[in-house]
Amino acid sequence: MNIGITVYPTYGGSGIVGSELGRDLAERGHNVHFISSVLPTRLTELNERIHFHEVEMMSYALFEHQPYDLALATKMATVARAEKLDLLHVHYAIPHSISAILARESIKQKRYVPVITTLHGTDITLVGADRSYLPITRYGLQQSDGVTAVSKFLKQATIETFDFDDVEVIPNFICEKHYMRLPDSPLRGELAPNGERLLVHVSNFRHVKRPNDCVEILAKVRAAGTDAKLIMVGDGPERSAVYYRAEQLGVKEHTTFVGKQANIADYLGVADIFLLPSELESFGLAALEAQACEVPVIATRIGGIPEVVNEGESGFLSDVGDVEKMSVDTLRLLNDEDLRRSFGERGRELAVQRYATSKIIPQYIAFYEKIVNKAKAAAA
Ligand code: GMT
Repeated sequence: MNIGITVYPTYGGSGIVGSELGRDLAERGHNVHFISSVLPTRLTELNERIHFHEVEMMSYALFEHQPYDLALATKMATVARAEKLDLLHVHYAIPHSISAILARESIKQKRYVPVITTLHGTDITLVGADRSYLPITRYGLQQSDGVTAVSKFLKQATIETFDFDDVEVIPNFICEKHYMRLPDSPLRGELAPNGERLLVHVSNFRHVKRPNDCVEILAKVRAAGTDAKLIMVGDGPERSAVYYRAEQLGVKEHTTFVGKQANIADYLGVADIFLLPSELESFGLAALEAQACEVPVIATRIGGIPEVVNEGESGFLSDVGDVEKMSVDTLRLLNDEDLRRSFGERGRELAVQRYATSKIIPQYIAFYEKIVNKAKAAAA
């Protein structure tokens, strides 16, 4: 197939999922055309099956805000015709599904290109649910030829918020050869030179991730006498607040901010515990990546996390903000090596059994075929 993919290229889990999906589809022989403002960060190389089409913005004095959505729609339509796309697959509803629908409508006399929208989370739970975006998000869902969501939780949220239920759940996926334990990595010694235990958090440091809770947990763990360090991977608006809180709690020198990293697996592969204290998480891709690296997860019991993390088997879940329980659970795992190892092994087993690329990508391909065939039958 000739597949057009649009993602937010620099920020968030949806861009990672869309990019890795495209790369895998190309490995399976499909032609993938990424259409976005810049080359998605996870897409390090282009080849004869992976192409990139940059959305160019026209600058004009009258445009106080440049109309990206229209520029994207124009580019989608141009690429769809030139490359004979079989479908446009957009990740994150707003504005991508609207641009894709506009592109489809503008060229449908020449070629009907079905639009598939994959919902990732905040496009439904925060942005889409906001009054100012609710009607246009509902329109995007209704007008898409196919809609998928990354968890059962997110499908349910879509039904409740938009009264729209024609949603196929296709969960996020993991490359088990890339995400794995790294027992011989020198990074462990660099991060924990005195044999400290390593707590790792990975996110885009937005408020919804509650990164401050990570330093609260570290402070409690250290106060209980366990020599632990916290490695904060990623960057975003809350980073300086977290730094300040670490200073206040007296754990600044035990907290390392490593910023955005090209290869998260390097850090997860040497971690002892993964912390994900989010307020909301439709899936929790980072928790899946940690589990694949045999790292027990301490997370909140919200959204899609209970679908990904098996409580009492691969991690412990708590109410949002309950840093006391999260600290107790962290200590329990740090002080019991056998428990930690068995949680780690079970986490990897679950990650591979349920979410391996080899299991999930064929679900996307089957969905593409279903939607393309339906569109062809409707046109006949
Ligand atoms: O929160 C983020 O990292 C950004 C956001 C996105 O859409 O880019 O992430 C959402 O999609 C990820 C990939 O499907 C999910 O793993 C995250 O749980 C989800 N974030 C939220 O629901 C807050």
